[in-house]
Amino acid sequence: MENQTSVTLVNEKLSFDRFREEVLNDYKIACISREASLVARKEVLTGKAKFGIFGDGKELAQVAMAKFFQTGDFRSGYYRDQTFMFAIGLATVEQFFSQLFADPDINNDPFSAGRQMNAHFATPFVDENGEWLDLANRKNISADIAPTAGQMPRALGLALASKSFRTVEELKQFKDLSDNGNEVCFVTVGDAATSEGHFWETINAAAVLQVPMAIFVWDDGYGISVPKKYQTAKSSISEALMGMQKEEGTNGIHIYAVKGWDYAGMCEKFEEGIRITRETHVPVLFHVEEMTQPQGHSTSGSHERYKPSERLDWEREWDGIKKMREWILENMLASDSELGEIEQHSKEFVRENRAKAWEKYLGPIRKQVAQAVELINNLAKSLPEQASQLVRLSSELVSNHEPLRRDVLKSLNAALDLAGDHDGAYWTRDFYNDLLAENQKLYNTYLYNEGPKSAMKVEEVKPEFSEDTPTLNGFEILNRYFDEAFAQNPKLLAFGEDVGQIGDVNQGFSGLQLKYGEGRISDTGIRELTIVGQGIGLAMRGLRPIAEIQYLDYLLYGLEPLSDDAATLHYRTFGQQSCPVIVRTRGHRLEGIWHSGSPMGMVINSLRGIYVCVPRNMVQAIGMYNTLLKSNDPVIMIECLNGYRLKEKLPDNLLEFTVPLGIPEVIRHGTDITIVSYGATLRITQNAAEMLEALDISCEIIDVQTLLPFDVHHKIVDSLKKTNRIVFIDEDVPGGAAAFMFNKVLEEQGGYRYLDVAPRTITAKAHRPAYGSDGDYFSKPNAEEIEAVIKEMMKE
Ligand SMILES: Cc1ncc(C[n+]2csc(CCOP(=O)(O)OP(=O)(O)O)c2C)c(N)n1
Ligand SMILES: [Mg+2]
Repeated sequence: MENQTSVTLVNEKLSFDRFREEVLNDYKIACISREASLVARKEVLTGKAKFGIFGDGKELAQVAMAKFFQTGDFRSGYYRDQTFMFAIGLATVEQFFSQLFADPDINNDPFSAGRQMNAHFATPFVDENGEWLDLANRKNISADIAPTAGQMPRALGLALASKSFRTVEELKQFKDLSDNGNEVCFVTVGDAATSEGHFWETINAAAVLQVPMAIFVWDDGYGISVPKKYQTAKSSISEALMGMQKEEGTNGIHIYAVKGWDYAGMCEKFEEGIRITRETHVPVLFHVEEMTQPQGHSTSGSHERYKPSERLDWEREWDGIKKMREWILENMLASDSELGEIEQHSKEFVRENRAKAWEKYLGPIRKQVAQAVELINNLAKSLPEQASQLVRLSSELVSNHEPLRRDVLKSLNAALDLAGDHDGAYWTRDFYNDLLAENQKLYNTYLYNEGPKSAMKVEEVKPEFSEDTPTLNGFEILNRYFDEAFAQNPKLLAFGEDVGQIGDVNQGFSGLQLKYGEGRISDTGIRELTIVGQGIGLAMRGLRPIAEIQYLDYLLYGLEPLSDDAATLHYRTFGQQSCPVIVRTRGHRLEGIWHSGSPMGMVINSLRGIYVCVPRNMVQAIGMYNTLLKSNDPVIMIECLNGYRLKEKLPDNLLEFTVPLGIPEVIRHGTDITIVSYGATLRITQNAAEMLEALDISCEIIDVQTLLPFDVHHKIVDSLKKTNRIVFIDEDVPGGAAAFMFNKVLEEQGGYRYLDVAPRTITAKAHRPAYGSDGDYFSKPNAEEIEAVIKEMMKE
């Protein structure tokens, strides 16, 4: 009996010691993080970094949140989360400063290799061959982006993946990607960013879908200078969301309101809420109120300009770290001097790590400077007439205390200009070119996958047709293809408006939900933005989503996450994250202001980093799907709306044949003029070519097939060499994708050298197409107009 009591006492003492240790460790991380914010701001003000945005005032909530972030979990957050990153051990203070200095060495800034502003974190999801890592055994940070609430749509997909892994039988085998769907997606968002439609659409979709998402609203009362009363109904996001509160027998979300200075209270509520969402997949939202911004929003301004003095006083009084200190003393967890030691140590620790990061950043540049100076000085010896100017260049470079890579190149370039063709400049030129190549690698790589998972490396396999190959409607061919593809690849998921029960508005998925289940082929609400986000998040977790946008016109609603998130993901993580989402949509050539769009200029200009496929028929589309499913890059596939009922032959090797990207196809051979087009317009162009044939004008028609990438082997210019005349036709607005093709062929491919007459574009009118057949005829390019333009060109 006595023994037992003493064992219990020892255990209690141990657990108290452990508790105390944990609290003091959290206090230490909070102090270090605060110090990092203070020092980093000074770095910007003294010019060592360009811009800074920090997590001061948000420390306590983040050390609390970090306690419940388990291996396998995901975070989709924003720029205030440095403390969380320090607390879970995925960022060091040194790395934080390396990113602040824009250090392009991935070993120093492991999140973005200097490509992102500070506090934009990420962890690797794929290896250098593009294979998915064992995310179930890692803590995962999806790469941050700066657009407010831009992290929300993607979070839906990251969370939904857990549900898919838990409920879809075929997915249970992927143990490296999920532990039975136990992973929670932690989402952080600012109070003002909850004003964005992104926030509301995501919360609603999460509440409907019931996915494990824990949303933390960091409420510091302001979005830069604009206070809550102008942002949020009732000035409280938790109040405003009350109708979404989950009740017995309903879907919905759990809502908690906590105070950002109340360390113990937050630990308790976070523990409960996260356990519930992990177990039940009911989303949870923590409204963390009464947070502060001790240094204001960012380095770009001062909050004294817009916060009333009472607010500033209140922020000082209710500073989280100050409150945690008081709480530790009240509960006798540490003495004043122990805390003083922690605070002092934090200051030194941050100072040391800042210095290390700066040295690592500057070291390689100093080496370049030294080498450049030596080369320029040597050049001066062999060029006596330019010697004084050259020596001045090198001494200017030496005296630059914070040189940039570009300063070295500028000096070398000026030296080379002075040297002209002189042989003595050989090594200087050589060094200059080496540096250009090195910087190109640092700054201009990884827009797309470049390794084995590049779509550009997929070999062409031709479709095969046998004697008894049936001829079917385009939509029927697609339907057979999706059926076979879903049977073969368990990671394939498809969703969108009307995709589930009726199998999409053109029946590509007809009957397939019944066969493969709602977990794989599903209807969504009308919410293009989060359909795209759902696709991005699922793809990042190693699945192969086909996210359907019902009509190309409505892509505008989903364009932001495609442009800001999907298109930049591979680039902004230096190739460490990929999202092979397939956005499937249909467009061109119908009649009326809506459902008829072909805004391809908008698409290609906003989506560099995504491939853009414009197949002329469904067999070509399938070949492209096959290519894409072997690779890791995101894509938008624009099927021809008026192609679903056109007859095509069904290939025998439906799952095997591939259409390589960036390879145009000559679909009509001719000798007088090259016509370049794509998609639905090709059929109009063919009609025109037949009319012209009767007039003895021979047209060569080229289908570019993909706009991004565009004619990688310069096939079009080969045609132009033969015909010496070229016209680019599409149904975009003037100056849209036709102008892009014009630029590619004439400038990049050097096509201007082979022209006998002025090159032309034929496009739709600048206004939206009017309704009805006549509306279409007079708004979009028609065969007679094409005939007239080409006749004119032949006369020139
Ligand atoms: C879409 C978009 N609009 C505007 C901005 C500029 N901006 C950056 S942060 C910010 C305020 C965000 O406030 P809040 O969401 O409360 O987060 P906090 O910075 O206060 O933590 C604004 C307007 C942006 N980054 N993205
Ligand atoms: Mg705010």
